[in-house]
Amino acid sequence: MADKPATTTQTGTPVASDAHSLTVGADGVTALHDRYLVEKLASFNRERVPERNPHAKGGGAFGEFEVTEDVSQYTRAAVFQPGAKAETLLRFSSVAGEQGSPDTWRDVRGFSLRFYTSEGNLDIVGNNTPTFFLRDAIKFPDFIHSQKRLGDSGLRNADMQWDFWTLSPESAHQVTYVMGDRGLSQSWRHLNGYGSHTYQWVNAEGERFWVKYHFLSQQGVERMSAGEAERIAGEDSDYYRRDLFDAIDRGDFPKWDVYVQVMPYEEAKTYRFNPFDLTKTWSKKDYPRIKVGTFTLNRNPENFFAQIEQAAFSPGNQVPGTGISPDKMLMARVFSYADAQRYRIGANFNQLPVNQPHAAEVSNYMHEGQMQYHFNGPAHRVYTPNSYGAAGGPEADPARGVEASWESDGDLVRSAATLRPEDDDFGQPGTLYREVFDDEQRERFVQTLVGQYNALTVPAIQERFFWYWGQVDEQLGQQLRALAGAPVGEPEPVGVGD
Ligand code: HDE
Repeated sequence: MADKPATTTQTGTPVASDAHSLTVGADGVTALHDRYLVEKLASFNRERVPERNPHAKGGGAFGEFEVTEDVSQYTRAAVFQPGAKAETLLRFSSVAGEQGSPDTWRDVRGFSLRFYTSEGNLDIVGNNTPTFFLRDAIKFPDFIHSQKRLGDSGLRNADMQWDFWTLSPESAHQVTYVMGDRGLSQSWRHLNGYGSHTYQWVNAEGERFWVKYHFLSQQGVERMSAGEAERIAGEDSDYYRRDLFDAIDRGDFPKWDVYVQVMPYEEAKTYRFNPFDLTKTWSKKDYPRIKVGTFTLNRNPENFFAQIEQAAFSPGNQVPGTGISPDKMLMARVFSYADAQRYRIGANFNQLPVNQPHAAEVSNYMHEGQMQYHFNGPAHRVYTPNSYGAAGGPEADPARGVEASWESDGDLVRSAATLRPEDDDFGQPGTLYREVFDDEQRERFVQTLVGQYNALTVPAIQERFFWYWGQVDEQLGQQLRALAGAPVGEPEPVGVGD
């Protein structure tokens, strides 16, 4: 006992017991002034912060990014200059399941990558797919509701998932990805990440480019079979979280190569697909991947809650030389993520160690609020402009605070984006199914869809399911009709389809 430090209250006073509360005699009532008991129970009641809605279940690790190539002609961002290194944080997640949900339910996987750069934090909050289900943020809450749980029973439900998807044909490309091999990865180490949206880069001369980030796994992209996923979902619901932690623990550090597709600014105006439509990819023939560098995950969190659960990512965290684009989804995400953190963690969430910049200083005139921890020195004015020089506080500098920009004009309207010659909802998913999937992938994909169909109970939704896949590929639609009701090769985990 003597060599252990004394247990204390939250204010440092040694306490007498962690086994016995203060009572009137050994058998009497409990004293309310047992301050330590009250503090301990109150602290316990406040341990949880609201889980992320969506992307609640996840895990992550820290690492290091190193630029191996020269992309300075496209961006002035310090983090992407030749030879630059930066600390990174990567959080993987499932989308629809809650915190305790099995890792191996079929789903898209989140891929939230933070670079702690010398110009502040850069977050690329993407997925393991290059596309998304929607192209307008106003649909997002409805979409997530349809993937989560019914209002009455609190159960997940295939009818509502497919009702939403088939009534939102822009989802077809992403649904094709998630019903294919990407919906069930071997592990988080065996998947690629994508920024998915189009972002902007700005070089030292002020020249602008549109970019898409690709993070390619050096471990390879490996799938898991539906049968294996179902077994593991029952045996070890934390399978992916464990796999990543154990791999890093034994020194088997996973690595990803960072690439960008770069589109010259002007070409976006005439590209055959709307380059700001997140349901589309850019052809790699038109815009090949250009390598930037590599990052390695080499450090597990020391504390899951403080460093992973409270990690607050936002696509709005950009740095000089990087920025967003006129993708309607991305513009809305810039608002939504910081808002989610204020609700989930609190007004000063960015002061937590995991969210602070690690390689840059914070300096501004914002202050106070719940849990204010950092404060400015006494000479620092609480307002700007002021006449106190450097001691009075910082000054905004347009030359350093380079912002992404684009031309914008027109009436305020509620409208779909203007269509380009090859813009439609089903063309790219059809190509993915016919030309990118090989025979075995197509076979597994059809099996998965048959399993999904078998879970549907509402005739109108069943019919629309055939219509939707018939639009992606006519033969696929016919094949599904023929197979409907037939038993599938391998069972799918319960709650599939997010
Ligand atoms: Fe998210 N999303 N999202 N999302 N998302 C959240 O943010 C949201 C979208 C993604 O590891 C939430 O901090 C809106 C696309 C990941 O901590 C929330 C829209 C992509 C994560 C939110 C989208 C993503 C989230 C939940 C439509 C990939 C996990 C709590 C415009 C390109 C982040 C939180 C982490 C998390 C909103 C669409 C990926 C609610 C409104 C597109 C990886 O704010």
